[in-house]
Amino acid sequence: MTQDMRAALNALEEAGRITTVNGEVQVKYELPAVLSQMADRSAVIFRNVKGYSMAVIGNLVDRENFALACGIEKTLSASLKYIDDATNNPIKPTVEDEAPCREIVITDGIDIMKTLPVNTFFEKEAGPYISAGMIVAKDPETGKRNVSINRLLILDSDLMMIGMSPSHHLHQLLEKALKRGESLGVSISIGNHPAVLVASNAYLKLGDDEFEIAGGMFKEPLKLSPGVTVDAEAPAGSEIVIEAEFIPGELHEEGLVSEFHGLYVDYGKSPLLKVKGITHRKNPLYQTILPGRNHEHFIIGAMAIETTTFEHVRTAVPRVKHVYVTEGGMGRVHCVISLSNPKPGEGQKAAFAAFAHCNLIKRVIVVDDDIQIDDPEDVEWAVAARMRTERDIITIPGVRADRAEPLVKDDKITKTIMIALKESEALPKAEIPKTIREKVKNNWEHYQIK
Ligand SMILES: Cc1cc2nc3c(=O)[nH]c(=O)nc-3n(C[C@H](O)[C@H](O)[C@H](O)COP(=O)(O)O)c2cc1C
Ligand SMILES: [Mn+2]
Repeated sequence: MTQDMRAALNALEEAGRITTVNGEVQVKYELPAVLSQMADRSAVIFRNVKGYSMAVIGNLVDRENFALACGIEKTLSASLKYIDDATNNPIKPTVEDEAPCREIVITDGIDIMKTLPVNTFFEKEAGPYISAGMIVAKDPETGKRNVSINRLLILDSDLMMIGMSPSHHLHQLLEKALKRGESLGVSISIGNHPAVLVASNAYLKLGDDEFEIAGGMFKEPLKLSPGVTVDAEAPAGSEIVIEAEFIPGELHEEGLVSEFHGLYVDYGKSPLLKVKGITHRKNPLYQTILPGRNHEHFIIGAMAIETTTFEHVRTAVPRVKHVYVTEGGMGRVHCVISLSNPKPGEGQKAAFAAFAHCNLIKRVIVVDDDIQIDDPEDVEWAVAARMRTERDIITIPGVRADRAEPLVKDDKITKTIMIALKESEALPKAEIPKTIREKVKNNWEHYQIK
């Protein structure tokens, strides 16, 4: 298979982007602590997890790992184009009965913690969380599939709490099921290809299937396997699939939980899931994602958000070149947009389009296309050299905010636009002649630099 985590790991291995941890680690706090202190962003394989035979994979997704796994260039332009093309050319998944993810099927004597090396991450959280679980559910009215990543708190051998924002589709599907007096089955797959993980976070309309975007990236249908005990498919190449059903009307008080801003929040009560089966591949690999303020958590969301934001901005301002969601802004709330030769006022239009598309975005910096927007220093240079504070900072108070926004007050937040575009009478850039710069670049060996 080329659509699974193993194919991605092979590509990373070839590129020297895998770090192996052979020393024993505990699943509670220790494994996350090792992962959080890695020197680089190579994927990590923990081979010796105390009490478990399964190896654990961490740091699977960063921008470079994504490019290697998908066979594209390691540039923002390349990944933006790759995901954007997929969004514009979605491919429907196919369902096949023979699937690696069902090689082993457990329906009796289910015990999540005995089977899976689930991590406990942060000191004040209530317990172990599955953090890389990709949830598939079907709309009880239309039968249309929805995919998202949600945290799952393990409460008992076959009982979990699922955290989900009321604004997300999964929440809406559950409400529909409850209104009809039905339960809702879900598949939770763990250990997926980076393209599938990014697709799962795409900002689509209710009813649009995120797996079609994964198919668009693979240029072929994503292969799915039907559920054994529930009516919800999972990617056939997933390492592990948990099948579960919502327990209608039952909620659990979660306590403190980390959000992407790295702070604890208290979201109150959330729904419960009863596990009906666990299936997995032979010799499965368990995937974990460091939640909270950690790069993998940011990047999966950021790559998904910036692509659909790009499309929306392009509708408003066809001269948009790139959109980038920054890591300093937690992969969610700060966005940089570059425009090619914008007309006066188009910077504001671009920012409004970004705000309208993604409620989490609260600050947009608009720059010209000579700025490399994924380079924070270059963006800061544009702010320092081109933005007139008294004219170019625009604040929009009182906008209804996402509940995950760290500064939300009375459900509202102030949005900020910073226009860092050059003026027509701007001082010219001091540059070495372009012909000479390019000649030097193309003849780099000539200089015998050691
Ligand atoms: C690692 C990771 C963990 C996430 N955890 C949650 C979560 O616990 N609750 C939630 O509502 N969204 C979570 N998200 C965000 C959703 O998966 C994402 O917004 C998704 O696009 C929602 O899709 P939907 O509207 O189709 O349901 C997480 C994202 C990532 C990358
Ligand atoms: Mn959705």
